[in-house]
Amino acid sequence: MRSWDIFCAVVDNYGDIGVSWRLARQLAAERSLRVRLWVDDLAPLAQISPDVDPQLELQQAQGVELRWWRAPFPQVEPADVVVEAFACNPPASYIAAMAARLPKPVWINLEYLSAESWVLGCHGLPSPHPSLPLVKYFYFPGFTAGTGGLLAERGLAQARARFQGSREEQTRFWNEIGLAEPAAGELQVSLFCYPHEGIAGLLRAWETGSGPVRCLVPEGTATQALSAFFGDERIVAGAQLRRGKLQACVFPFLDQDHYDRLLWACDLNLVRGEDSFVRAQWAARPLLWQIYPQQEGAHGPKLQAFLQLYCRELPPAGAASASALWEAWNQGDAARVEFAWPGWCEHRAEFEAHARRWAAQLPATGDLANNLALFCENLLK
Ligand code: TRH
Repeated sequence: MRSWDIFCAVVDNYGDIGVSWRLARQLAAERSLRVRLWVDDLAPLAQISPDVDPQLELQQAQGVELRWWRAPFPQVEPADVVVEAFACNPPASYIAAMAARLPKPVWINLEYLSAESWVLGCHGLPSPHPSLPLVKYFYFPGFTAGTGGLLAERGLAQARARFQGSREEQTRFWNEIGLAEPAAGELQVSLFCYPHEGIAGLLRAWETGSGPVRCLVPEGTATQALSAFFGDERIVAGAQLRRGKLQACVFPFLDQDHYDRLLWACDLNLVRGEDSFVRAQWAARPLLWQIYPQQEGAHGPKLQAFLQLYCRELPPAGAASASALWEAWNQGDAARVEFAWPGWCEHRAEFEAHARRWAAQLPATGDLANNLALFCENLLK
């Protein structure tokens, strides 16, 4: 049985570990691999996967051997495949053991997701280690052929379609997260974003808009903006706040599987970063993405590259409306967000049909875990 070591350093937020954990679970479940996941901070993982104990050095969870990566790093035999998530630099002692191992492990640097065209020229390229007899391969997730594809476990599309077609499964979900089922004609919007000024613009647009909106907020998201808008300090799980046509419901942070169901149950999903962004695309519902902000606006070209790819099949007016809202949202411009919102409503049906088409074509690239496993198997031969 092939062995894999995945290293993940939690930069901030949940995405690095969200992606690494999803990858590790899928490799163990679908490729019958012995997967060890080394994480330097288990607390965020325990939040998105409550079966994980954040205090343990070593534990088994969902088929994965989970190790707390901290100094001094133990003397272990490197795996057949080593995945370094997001250039997190595995321990020097481990890399030295890799160099001494025969046969040499396959060493993968799993990169961040981007729709930018330069990715196609870099995906799968080898990079010799400057001083050790090792080669690192750069592996890029992506939306099109010529990339590693997107994370998606077997049966995801079927589970989503079954849920979206089953009133019973949806009723069970709302009960499980302690919320009433949606009222007739009420737009369900999930909100997961970084703190920014644009949130107030959407809240105002929803308050005074043409129809009722229920905004579903995982605890800890947009707390300051919600508190300022509703004039209420208690923006905690269980809070239900109303103003005009808007109701905001705050609930505990969900595990990844329940968060998927929230995305499947909503009419519009506001997502951020990388993993929720990908999961919202698999949900086959309209989305509004807030990209992870980077220094000197380096995230700008990434946002534009995805917008161009995503809006390519939309009619011009719909594409313009989506771009206006996405750009205002990512600039945190409350007035422009408020002004752009009616355009979303006007093109809602188009966006819903487009989200279904987009989700249906994603599997054409294959899924990241299996594409990566095949890439490594070929190198191990
Ligand atoms: O938390 P993020 O902002 O993580 C970010 C991004 O990954 C970014 O690319 C990276 O550079 C930065 O971290 C360091 O957003 P993301 O990627 O969506 O990860 C959130 C994870 O949390 C995702 O796996 C979904 C999960 N989640 C839950 O499990 N339950 C919840 O209630 C919510 C809101 C999210």
